[in-house]
Amino acid sequence: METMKKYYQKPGLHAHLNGSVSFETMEKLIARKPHLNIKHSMTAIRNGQHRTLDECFQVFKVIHQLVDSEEDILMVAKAVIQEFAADGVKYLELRSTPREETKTGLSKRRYIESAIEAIRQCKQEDVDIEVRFLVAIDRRNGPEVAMETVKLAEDFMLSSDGLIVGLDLSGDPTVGHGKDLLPALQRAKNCGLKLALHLSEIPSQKEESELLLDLPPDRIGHGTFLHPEVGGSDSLVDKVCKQNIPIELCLTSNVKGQTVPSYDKHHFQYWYERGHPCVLCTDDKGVFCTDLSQEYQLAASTFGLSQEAVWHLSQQAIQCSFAPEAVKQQLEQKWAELRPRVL
Ligand code: 6MZ
Repeated sequence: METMKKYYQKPGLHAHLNGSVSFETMEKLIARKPHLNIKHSMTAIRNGQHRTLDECFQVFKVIHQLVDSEEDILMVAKAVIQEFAADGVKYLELRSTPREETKTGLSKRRYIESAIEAIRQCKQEDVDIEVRFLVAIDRRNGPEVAMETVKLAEDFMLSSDGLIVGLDLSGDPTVGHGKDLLPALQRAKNCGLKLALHLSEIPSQKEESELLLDLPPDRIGHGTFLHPEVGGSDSLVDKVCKQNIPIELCLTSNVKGQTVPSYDKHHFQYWYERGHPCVLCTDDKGVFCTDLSQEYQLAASTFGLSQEAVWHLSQQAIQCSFAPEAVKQQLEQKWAELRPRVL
């Protein structure tokens, strides 16, 4: 584990802001809002514990009560960025769903501005990590809110000095249908936002995935039930492979959230064996009590990956990122410098 932290630089590409809030930050938030009477056990799924995906979504609702002002967003976003940096993550794409909260006067615009401010402050304070932001659509909120979110993201794309690079589609996969969100997603694509879409996180999303893959997305989140061995189809796999769409894989999240029965049954193996671009990610490092080093460690020990294979896996993620070419080149350089000392 220490080896992974110390020697492996890693890009983190699938990290939900509020799901990434650590135990320590959560303690501060709980202390700030004692009237909410929230206990730590309601905000995280500890090691050895499992929850249904539905229960995981209840956890986010609790966290959202704790993070409901500009000040909170700035604080949690800075802490999350610093924690990823301390874990050896050199490039991070953080995603979050803009919310408005009448109680605190938070607007969706100020929500995004606070997250951007956190990224800027970390840069000024020389935290050793490049960070970009993806604006998230929560599918629960339907097509109109999705379109509003895309318009907001478009505005910010022009005014955020390149910090906003894309759009995420996430939220409870049992709610809503992707076909209703197609116009918003298409608009985002047309205006140059990269698309990272949660696809086939549960088995019943086959038809939706067929539709969304025709956009096509620039990356797939989870893709747990795409392949035929778990009820997906050859047609879905063909679309993913022909378009070479990288898949963001989150081992701990899927096992703790019970969409995958055990680490050795994780679909990482299916895609990795085909040589398909796979990116290890944390998903919600706070909620699932993990970090990116642990995810690499788990993949290495479960699937018998050599040090070289692990290095290649993290290096390959650079090209799957939405970073501009110049940043990708700088990261490639960093990776190349480190390689001879490790192998
Ligand atoms: C789908 C997820 C998710 O946006 O408030 N989110 N969506 N599947 C998952 N797998 C476990 N984990 C997190 O972060 C929390 C939000 O991210 C999405 C959900 O919409 C959740 O409310 P933000 O920063």
